[in-house]
Amino acid sequence: MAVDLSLYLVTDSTPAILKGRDICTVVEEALKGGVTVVQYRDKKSDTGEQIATARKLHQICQKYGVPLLINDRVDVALAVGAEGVHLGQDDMKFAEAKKILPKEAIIGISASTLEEAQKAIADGADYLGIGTMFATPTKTNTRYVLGTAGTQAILDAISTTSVNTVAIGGINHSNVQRVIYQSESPKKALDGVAIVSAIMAADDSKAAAEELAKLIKNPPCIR
Ligand code: TZP
Ligand code: MG
Repeated sequence: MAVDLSLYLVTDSTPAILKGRDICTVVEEALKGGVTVVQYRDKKSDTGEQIATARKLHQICQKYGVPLLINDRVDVALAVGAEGVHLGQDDMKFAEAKKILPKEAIIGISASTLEEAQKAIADGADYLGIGTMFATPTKTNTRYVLGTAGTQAILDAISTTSVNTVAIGGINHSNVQRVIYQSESPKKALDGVAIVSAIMAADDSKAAAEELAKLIKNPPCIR
């Protein structure tokens, strides 16, 4: 999978995050700021609305050469020709999604435990979304809050595999370097961070993404 996961934007359509702004405008600002992959995650809209929004987002992402992944909904990904899907533990099983998506489609899987990570790797997932890293108001029904130590323990245990990984949950400007550079010589490092509110809810999503991209590229002076 040749996708840059370093600054992975996950969208949210709730009023608290969008604050009356159009999702497409916010996502385009984030793309201008340097997000490298976009996941359309929408727990509220009906299927028709999701397809309409995903189609618009796909056009915008294509302008920036950035892949669009669809959360939960393999049918929506197929309808709009998105580059892939992100599936949780309660969504369509990896094998079913693999059967019906184009063979080059990206399939990411959420993992909160080592067992879930190992199962997703055995299935052939392109990347793992590991979390929840830190407790976050954006998703309150999280099963485990792993912290940096819990996340690193999972990464170390899967260090013999080449699977790509991002961490998700409560990641923002003040902790992103700690998340990415948590260990000086990790057995396996994260490939990126997945972020909702620190970009989507920012007054200036372009500036927020730019600043995060800089922090991700540069190791902190002091760990
Ligand atoms: N899965 C685990 S935490 C989370 C998801 C979708 C939400 C992350 O949102 P934020 O605003 O980046 O903490
Ligand atoms: Mg899901």
